Amino acid sequence: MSVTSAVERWLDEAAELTRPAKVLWCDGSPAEYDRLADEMLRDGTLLALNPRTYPGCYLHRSHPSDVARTEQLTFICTWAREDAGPTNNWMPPADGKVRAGAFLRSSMRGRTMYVIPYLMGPAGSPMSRTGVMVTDSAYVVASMHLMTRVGPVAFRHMRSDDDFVAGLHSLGDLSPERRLILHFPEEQLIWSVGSGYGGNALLGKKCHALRIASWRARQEGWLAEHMLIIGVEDPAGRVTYLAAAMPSASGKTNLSMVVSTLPGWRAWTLGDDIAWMWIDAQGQLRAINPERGFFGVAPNTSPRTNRNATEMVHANTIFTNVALTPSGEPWWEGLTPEPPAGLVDWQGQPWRPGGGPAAHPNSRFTVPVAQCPSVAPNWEDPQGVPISGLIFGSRRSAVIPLVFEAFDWRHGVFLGSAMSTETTAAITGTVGLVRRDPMAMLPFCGYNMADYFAHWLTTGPRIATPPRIFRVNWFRRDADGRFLWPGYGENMRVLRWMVERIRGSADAVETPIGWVPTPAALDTSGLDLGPAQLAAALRCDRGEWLAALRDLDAFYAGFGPRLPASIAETLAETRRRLRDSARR
Ligand code: SAT
Ligand code: MN
Repeated sequence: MSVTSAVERWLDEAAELTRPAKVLWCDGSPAEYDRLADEMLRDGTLLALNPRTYPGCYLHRSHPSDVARTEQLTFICTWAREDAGPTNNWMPPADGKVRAGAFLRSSMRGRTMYVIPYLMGPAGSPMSRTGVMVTDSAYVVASMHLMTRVGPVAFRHMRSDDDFVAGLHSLGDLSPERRLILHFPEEQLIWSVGSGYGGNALLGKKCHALRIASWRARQEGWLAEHMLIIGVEDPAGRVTYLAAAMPSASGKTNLSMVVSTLPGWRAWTLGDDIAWMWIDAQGQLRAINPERGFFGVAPNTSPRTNRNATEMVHANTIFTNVALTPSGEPWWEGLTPEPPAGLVDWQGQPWRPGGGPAAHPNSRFTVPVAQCPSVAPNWEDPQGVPISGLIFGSRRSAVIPLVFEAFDWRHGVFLGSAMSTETTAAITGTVGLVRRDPMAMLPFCGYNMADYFAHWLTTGPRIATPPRIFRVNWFRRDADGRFLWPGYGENMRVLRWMVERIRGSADAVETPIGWVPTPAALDTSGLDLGPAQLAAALRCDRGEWLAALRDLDAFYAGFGPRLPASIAETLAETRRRLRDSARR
């Protein structure tokens, strides 16, 4: 490996602070992965699962207070507070280093510091970026093996001595009181201490590929987004690529590998969480998935909800905080209709029905993308795939119709900026609260979101044919609390409508909020779904919308004069259209 002097300096600094007993370079090889797994089996960090039905699979149980992202302990440490913006926690960089430095000082004493050079993005892609992270957690190293491209390939993508994102991670004492996840975008630097949880500790993922990358993307004119990438193939074999932003634990992984219920239509998986998108020389928007693994939510994953995921996690998978059956197999709520007898819960205790969930609601599987049965043959194409449509989806039991299309790019950016969602177990805190989550990036945007909206607004006009922008909500309910739309494989019907809109062949009606499918344009053949229910799923309720828009004013006001005028204007236009529609 050719290690630059800037990398060496960074490693010296990290070792100086954390004082490890030894330093071990990772090469990303299968032998290294097996060695780490053996060590973790010996010290109890991992349990081997049934080698016959789950070969190469392990169970990891985390500290019970370390099971999700902790947003209140996540900070953007820019020099100027306004550059982090009102939606991020902020700390001056020097303060961050003093506070986290106290937890990191000698935190690796007696432990090994693993050095992980990793690449985000396919080998050979002009978009791929290098990171060098250190950690004292073997579980993090093994997970990085699955989630990123570890090893010498990372150094081959550096364009200069210091062209890498530096990441320092230490488990510390795992106490939330001594936990901090800090981002220094101006220094391309991440410090994370006190957590071994994926979103806090696998620094290539949210910290690098979203928070630091989004900052970089704005400077360089591209987009780093919390989006899955999918190819939708029609009966003639034509594939249309879409990227979709959805909040954590809201069905993104399921949609990325959806099994179609429509004859002749199928979906190809390219990524389930992050998309890096840029405009090529022809003016086409293209996307790569910077990751090489899935870190998916286990509960409710089943042959019915996600057949591909259920199949792909039968080998070479690390499960975290799932339950264990007496035959050494993983189990989680929803995997089978009835829990098997003799379960051990996610904390290793005998489980009794009625005694709370057996698997933690945010329990996860970590598995290579290549194992997905629906993986696209071109998923690692260094040039990415052309994107024709963008989807913003959230979890709302009311207000938001199943699907509608923005009038144009500017309107679509407004719809993304106005998104709100019901919170899930992927973050520490109350589940089910409605909160704003613009573009599903609220927890992941590494800079002021007003500037982020502005960046989106200027990106569209640079694209020769800007992607159509769609808004979806699989989670709308009727008065009795029942879901109006069956979801899962049936979502292909909605994807089909989008593809046909992109091609100019599907019908829609103009409403104050955008283009909504005519009932006949959405293929519902074979579904047990009457016209009244479909109408309810697609309905734009003027009163509900006007009420929902009310609280947007306060949200936008928080950005002050930095909010692009176009966002406020589009909000005003939307109100006007809603009010006018009452008079007609
Ligand atoms: O929890 S993670 O941030 O690792 C994954 C997610 O929430 O999207
Ligand atoms: Mn995510």
